[in-house]
Amino acid sequence: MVMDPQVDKFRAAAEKGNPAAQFNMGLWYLRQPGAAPFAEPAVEWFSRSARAGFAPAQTMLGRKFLGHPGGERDADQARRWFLLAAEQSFTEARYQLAELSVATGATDEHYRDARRWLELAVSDNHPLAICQLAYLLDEGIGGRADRAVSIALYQKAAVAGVPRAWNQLGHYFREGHGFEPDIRAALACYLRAARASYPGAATAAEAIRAELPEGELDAANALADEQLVAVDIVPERIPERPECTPEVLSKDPRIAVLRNLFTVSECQHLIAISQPHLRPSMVVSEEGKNVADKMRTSWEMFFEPEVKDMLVWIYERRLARLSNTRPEQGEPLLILRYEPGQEYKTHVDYFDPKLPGQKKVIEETGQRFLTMLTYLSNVDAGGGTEFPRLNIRVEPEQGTTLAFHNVTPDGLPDPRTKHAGLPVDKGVKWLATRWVRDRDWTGARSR
Ligand code: PD2
Ligand code: ZN
Repeated sequence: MVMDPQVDKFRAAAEKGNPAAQFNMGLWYLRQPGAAPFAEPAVEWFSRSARAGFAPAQTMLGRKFLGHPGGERDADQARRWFLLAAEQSFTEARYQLAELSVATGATDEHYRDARRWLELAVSDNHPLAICQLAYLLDEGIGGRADRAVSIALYQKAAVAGVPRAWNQLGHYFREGHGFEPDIRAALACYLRAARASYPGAATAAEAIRAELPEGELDAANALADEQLVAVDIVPERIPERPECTPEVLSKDPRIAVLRNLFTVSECQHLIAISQPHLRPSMVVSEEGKNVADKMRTSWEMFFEPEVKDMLVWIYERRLARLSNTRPEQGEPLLILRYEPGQEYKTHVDYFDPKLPGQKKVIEETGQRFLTMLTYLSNVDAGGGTEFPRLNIRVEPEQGTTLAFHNVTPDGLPDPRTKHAGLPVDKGVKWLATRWVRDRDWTGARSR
């Protein structure tokens, strides 16, 4: 057995049945180098502690059932454990119940439930719960919108140290959204978000700094957290969200762009939560297998359910609603990152029934009949999406979705939809791809 003074202290108490010590034993196993997120001995200790009624262990066990590697996804079991912990007013369990509610369904009831759990977690100052509730209130999800209270919550989350909240306040001060425009305050907020490497914050700060008169920088640096979050909210200054206007680029095949479908903050949030999970991109081979290929040199990640937060579910449902499809038809959102020189060479998104491997994919999991690409960033140069046969090129624009049908109305592959992600020349391109199947997608992933 490994000798470790820290663990020896807990082991004896744990074996005698002390639930807190049992929980600490579980944590110790999780922290061992190379341990899986839910390594067996850790789960064993968490289970003992949870059965003895220890709320942190119950919450940990609930999380195991969210589908992390080492744990099967079982939402009912997860909810059961979270509820036990929530009965003891354990804040993290309340937050997890809110997330789970949105993950398991898209009815008003699910969203109201989420809002209720978030409100409870917010009363305990749970930083992420504050941010999620701010978002739901801004969007009017799960109840009526209250955009002034939403801003106040971002102020509260910023004080609690959430980089996303500082970034949001940066946007608000810059745009005069809910406040008088104040670029000094905007800079100070962006710098706080940038310190935590929040996506886009350093660039936003740099842009302001470049325009700021001499001496103003010192004034911005001198602003304290308390000053930045104590600014009165002016409800009359809260602008309407810009209209999302579909623009048809081609009727046959059907191709359209939807501008402003996502806000800058929504795009940044997707980048923030996907970034730690990126790996080299793959393509589907003629045999129907996922393989690395020089056709596609970007970085990517799929949103597995355990990585999604409620915002990702909401974004996916927005894309489904706009395309008149069921959310279940979509493959999980795929995030792509292209650096200079990286590209996705000309290809088609449909599976070709003439290729036996791909025919099997169609039979088993359905055809990719629709593609929805959302640009999560602007790109300094290059990185457009091109349909060479149709002479159409769309330049990346943050928050814009490009949607196109890959098959004809009677379901046959349409080779005119050949398209390419052109090489990025300067800057970085971030994209969210949603491939939509002609039937519910069952979880067998094909790229
Ligand atoms: O990055 C793009 O612009 C792009 C172009 C074509 C992405 C895809 N296809 C895709 O992900 O299918
Ligand atoms: Zn494509």
